[in-house]
Amino acid sequence: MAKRQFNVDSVAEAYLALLAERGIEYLFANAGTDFAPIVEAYAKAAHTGLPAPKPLLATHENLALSMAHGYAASSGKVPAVMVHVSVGTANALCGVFNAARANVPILFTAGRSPLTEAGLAGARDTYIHWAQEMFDQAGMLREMVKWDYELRNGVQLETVIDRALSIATSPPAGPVYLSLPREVLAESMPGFSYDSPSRHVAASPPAPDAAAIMAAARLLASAQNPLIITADAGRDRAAVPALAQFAAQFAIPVIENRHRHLSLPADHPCHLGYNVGVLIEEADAILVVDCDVPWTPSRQAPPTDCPVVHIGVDPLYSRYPIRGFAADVAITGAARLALPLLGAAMAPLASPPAIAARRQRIAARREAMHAGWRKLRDEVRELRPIHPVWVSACLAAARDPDSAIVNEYTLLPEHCASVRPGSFFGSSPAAGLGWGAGAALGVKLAEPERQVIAVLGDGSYLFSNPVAVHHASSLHRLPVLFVVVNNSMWGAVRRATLGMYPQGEAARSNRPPFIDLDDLPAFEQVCAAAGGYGERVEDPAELPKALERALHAVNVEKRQALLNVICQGGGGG
Ligand SMILES: Cc1ncc(C[n+]2csc(CCOP(=O)(O)OP(=O)(O)O)c2C)c(N)n1
Repeated sequence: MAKRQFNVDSVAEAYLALLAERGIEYLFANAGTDFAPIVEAYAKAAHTGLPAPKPLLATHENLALSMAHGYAASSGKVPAVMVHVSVGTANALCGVFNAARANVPILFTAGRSPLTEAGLAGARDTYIHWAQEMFDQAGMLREMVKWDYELRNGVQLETVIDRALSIATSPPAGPVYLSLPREVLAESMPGFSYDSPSRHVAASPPAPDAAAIMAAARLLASAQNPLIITADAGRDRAAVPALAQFAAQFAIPVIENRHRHLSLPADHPCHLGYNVGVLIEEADAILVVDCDVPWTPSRQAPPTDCPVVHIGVDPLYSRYPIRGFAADVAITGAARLALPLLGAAMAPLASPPAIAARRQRIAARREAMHAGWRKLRDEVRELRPIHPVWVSACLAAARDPDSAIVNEYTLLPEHCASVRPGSFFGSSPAAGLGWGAGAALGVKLAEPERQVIAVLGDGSYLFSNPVAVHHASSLHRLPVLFVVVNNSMWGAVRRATLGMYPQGEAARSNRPPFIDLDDLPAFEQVCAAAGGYGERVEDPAELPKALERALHAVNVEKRQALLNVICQGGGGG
């Protein structure tokens, strides 16, 4: 167990050096007066060569969080984020909640108003240091983070950082919060010695209980029409081949429901799309793998006697206040560990003729499903305003098959299939809008050689702080293609209203409030104002060529591009 030493003068310098030593590549930040010791430490490190995470400016906190989210989801590494005291934390909350519900580990930090009114280095020296202080700054996000703490002195630095990182990365992963008072950062620290490597690793994922595996195996093996529903298994990329193997071995159809990660390649023979549809009504056993909401009970449900098995690191989603899906067996375990064990337990129990018959049924369903999708694409290709299905279909043809797609709402995965694990990132189940554009920048940061495409609604795009996003793209040289599926409305609000009041006044009214987004600005010009390529597309026949031009800007000219695709309402989520 080796001890190493950094030659530093302040806690801020030791803090940055330790983050870098622990593998944190980037500090996404939106600064304030609390940053003075951090800014000073970076400036000094630039000529002393002290290691530090690369500083990445984001001019809005939600952007900083969203970029960090995309970076973490794509790279599997932990980013650090720092914002300005109470007010910066408040601005970041939506991004923190997204990360929390998506189980993305982030070391989220904020300065703290100086505690002292005079006397110490870093003490209050401007009027805001009084009003910005809160009794419990962390209180506003305590429900969203796995752990929070305040750094109180330099002596505790290593323990605090290592504890923060090991808790953030232990499954189920999630953000942690650390506040950093200015006086503490400014404290002098003549040298800093620490363990290298760290003596505080992440805890291992839970290994499934053998009795629970056996109980699940019996239920699933005796079913004629078992069904697998997942949203997130592919967050752990090692779970993708495990699911592929399990589904193939027993010929069990898989639905990716409201998926956030690619859990099963779209060309897998058991992939039956993205909608539980009628399959759930026919199921006589359901295996829910890493899926918080496997179906919507007020719309559809499995037969009442259909047994349901859940697999997940926290299969009951204990942080959700209410979640009432039946769980006849709930297996606490990482899918990549649980599925092979379940497969081994099922193999002697399953009936080969039943599996063979099911394999044929699934193949026929897949064929019919794809034929239906093809027919729909043919029907909409010339519609004007452009149909969202046509946007997804054109994107499927134009994208590099190896590209990564970040979807905030409006991509229809059945028309733009992905097959590579790590090639699809969907909104957090918390669905705090304004995530997708920043997340795409984060994915590009993690994988600079990969083509990255963000597909956004006009509403989602506006929530993302577009000027800050395009600035970050050009500043940090992160050329991403933004495709805005622009239906000039908050379609989700319209669907919700018509769903609740199908015969109501709003349905009869031409223009009920809070749905239409009139007089939208020319989004393409916002991107162009930051040096990107921007184009408005209204003609469906022009869309493939517009995508070609935009991707040329991204791939060859290495600059961002935005297509403002004028669409009809009703698409998206
Ligand atoms: C931060 C936040 N505010 C509000 C909402 C509520 N909301 C959900 S979807 C939606 C509209 C999104 O519009 P757009 O991206 O254009 O997609 P569309 O619904 O038109 O398909 C709104 C406002 C939300 N999810 N998150």
